[in-house]
Amino acid sequence: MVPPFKIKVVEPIALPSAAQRREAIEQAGYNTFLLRSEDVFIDLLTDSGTSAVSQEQRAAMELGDEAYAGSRSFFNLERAVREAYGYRHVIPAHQGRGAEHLLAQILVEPGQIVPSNLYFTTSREHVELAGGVWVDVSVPEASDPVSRFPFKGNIDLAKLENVLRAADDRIAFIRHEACLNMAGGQPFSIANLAAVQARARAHGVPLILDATRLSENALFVKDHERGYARHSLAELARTIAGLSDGAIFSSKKDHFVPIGGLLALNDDEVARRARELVVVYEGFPHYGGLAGHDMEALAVGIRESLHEPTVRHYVEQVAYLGALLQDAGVPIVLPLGAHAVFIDARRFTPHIPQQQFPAQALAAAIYVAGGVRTMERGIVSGQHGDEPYDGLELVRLTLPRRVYTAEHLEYVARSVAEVYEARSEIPGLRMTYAPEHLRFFQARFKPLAPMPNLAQDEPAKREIVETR
Ligand code: P61
Repeated sequence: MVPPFKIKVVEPIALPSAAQRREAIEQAGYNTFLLRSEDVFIDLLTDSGTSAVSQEQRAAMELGDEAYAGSRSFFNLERAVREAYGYRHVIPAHQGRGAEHLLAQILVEPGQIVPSNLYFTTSREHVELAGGVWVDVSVPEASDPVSRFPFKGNIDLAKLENVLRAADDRIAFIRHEACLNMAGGQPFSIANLAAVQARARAHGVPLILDATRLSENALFVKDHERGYARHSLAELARTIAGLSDGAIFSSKKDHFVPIGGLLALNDDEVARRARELVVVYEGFPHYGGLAGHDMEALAVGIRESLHEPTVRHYVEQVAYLGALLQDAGVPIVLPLGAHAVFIDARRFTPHIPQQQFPAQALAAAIYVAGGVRTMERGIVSGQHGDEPYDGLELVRLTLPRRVYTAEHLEYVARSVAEVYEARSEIPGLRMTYAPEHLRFFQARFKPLAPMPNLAQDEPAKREIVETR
């Protein structure tokens, strides 16, 4: 699909030399989070805060009302959230985890359970810091990188029912994440959400969405769930949000802002407690850690996030990169999801045992080869304390929204294809430093054998796509 926008402001990028890249990854302890962005050519670390803002967002930022309390920009934001999703109460936060923190502090008592589809790192961390217990109730397909099931974001209703029955009054809330990040950006169906809502109601438990990637979930519903083909994304977003009692959003993704998050709620009493706590951790309830101009950009971004051509173009970019990698034989998670292509490191580097961090090693090798920054989503991110981990072992190639062109994606695919040809030479890693919380962000590693000489000094010349 031709992008439904054109480029007005550009940021130069350049490929550092092969020697610089080898030096940079060594300095970064083989952790792509610890690279300097100037050492990166194409940055596919995350879609978080990395989107291009629109001219309308920039124009709105000029109108930011920086009043500490009663800011006009807050009321604009509140109106945008209510129109888009229908929630009654809107509490801004500096980003998604700020909202998750408030939610966990309010809803989770020590020993209480949060059933969820898989997990997200920060979401689980905040529940556990509040003394809660995270229980995975995802469908089995979520953890199967070769299953083509279109709704891998669904909750397994039998598993959920078992947890609800056994725990009864010890459930803090049910969490349902749109375009389930850790499974590969995989959507839930509205039918599944409605069934989860029915069970939540029956047991008197709140149902809270992680609505960070709601727009793409709405598009997948439109395209793949029977009965929704004629619905607009705006209608679908209202329908999805309307099945829940509240939501957290990291607005750094779908809402096209570099910073911002939201806690949106229907219950007056929960919202009152959130407003009590927001002043402790984030700021006055009329800004929650954001500047007035941030809230203006966010209000516009919320409306843009339901513009179907924009969302469709994004999802098709992911599909395009996925198709290029598949053509090169690279094993990826299918079906392709919302925001990223996920390489299956278990099949890419089968010679590296999971205890030697195959996805971490592969992410480092991909950087060395072509200056492309990706993210580990395997045992480093997913292992919990000393518990055994045998979950997915993925490298995420995440697309910022409205940022890269098809040529960038073709370069990425050529670069990864070259790593695939040399895959048997990629060494495993040993962890030399692990922080106590969310270790993947700042952990350090050393290779168990020298990294092969994958590095190209020039962007690879071989064309994968001959004609377009
Ligand atoms: C990402 F490596 N995601 O995907 P905040 N819920 C969901 C998210 O995807 C999410 C947050 C809540 C990021 C950034 C990031 O382990 C990591 O605005 C579904 O980032 O606080 C964030 O929202 C939290 C990367 C976060 C990570 C945690 O790249």
